[in-house]
Amino acid sequence: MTIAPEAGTAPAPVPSQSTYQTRVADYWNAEENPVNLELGKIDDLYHHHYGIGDADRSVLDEPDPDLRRERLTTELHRLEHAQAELLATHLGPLTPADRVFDAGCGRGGGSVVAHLRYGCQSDGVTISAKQAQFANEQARKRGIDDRVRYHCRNMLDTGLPSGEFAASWNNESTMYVELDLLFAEHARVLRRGGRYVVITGCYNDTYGRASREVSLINAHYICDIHPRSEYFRAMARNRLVPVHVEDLTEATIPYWELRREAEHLVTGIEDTFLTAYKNGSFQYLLIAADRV
Ligand code: SAH
Ligand code: GPP
Ligand code: MG
Repeated sequence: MTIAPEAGTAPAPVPSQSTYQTRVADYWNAEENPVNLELGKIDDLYHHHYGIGDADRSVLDEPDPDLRRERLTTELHRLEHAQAELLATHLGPLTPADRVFDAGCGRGGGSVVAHLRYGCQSDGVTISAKQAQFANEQARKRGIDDRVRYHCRNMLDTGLPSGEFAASWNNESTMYVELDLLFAEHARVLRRGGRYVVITGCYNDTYGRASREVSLINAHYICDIHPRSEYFRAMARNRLVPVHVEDLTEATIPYWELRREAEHLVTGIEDTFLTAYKNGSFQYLLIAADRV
């Protein structure tokens, strides 16, 4: 017997969700870190990923405490936005006729960035009902909800049509799933010649197995960071052929060095990321691949 959910109760979970996926959804349904909400408020682009590029550390010298906080927030958002733009450049060229799939879409910023750049239609998928609702509300406010839609679904089993997508991506969301299952779903929805892009934190095979810091990051976010090698093995098994690989580790360190100074935004994981990057056990990686 199915019981209709009462008004005001939590939305129904994604069907056939594992217990682990329910815990991940719980995390994202409850997540309200100022480091994400305060940055997003600046221009209503809500990102759940880290930043890249040189940081303007002169914001730290601002004598007025309120202005210092504001300038720090703005600078961190600029670096996160630069990361989203880098990913988006690798999706294209695309036209307004194209559809794209944003796997593990968070509060939706990445799909908006892709739509603003290319005019394409986007479907974002998150395991969190709260995030999907939030992201759809943002799209409504922008007047782009006919082109950019978010769904509370499992990215391993999206129900999206086969072979219709010109591009798809994961921005910091692969560490929640088995890569073979994930890449099989991307290969299914992408058309031949379609583009897949991932930005991820991965552990470095040349270091060995997962370091203490990598394990701490896993515990912090309830995820399971994969080794770098596994990305290429799983892509090869799923008709995804890398065309560009970029180690973004050096480029992300200034973001973390600045973020650790932002007392109003820190979550406590900042030094762990810096140690992991600096001891060589962890890498920030972009891979763009063609669906053959
Ligand atoms: N790509 C977004 C959000 C990254 S945060 C951004 O760059 O801003 C990680 C996201 O992965 C969260 O939205 C979480 O809900 C999603 N996620 C984790 N496991 C998932 C699954 N099995 N199916 C769909 N989304 C998932
Ligand atoms: C980013 O989200 C973090 C993840 C999706 C998981 C781990 C990522 C790795 C690269 C290992 P966030 O923006 O919500 O994190 P925070 O709240 O720390 O800013
Ligand atoms: Mg964040």
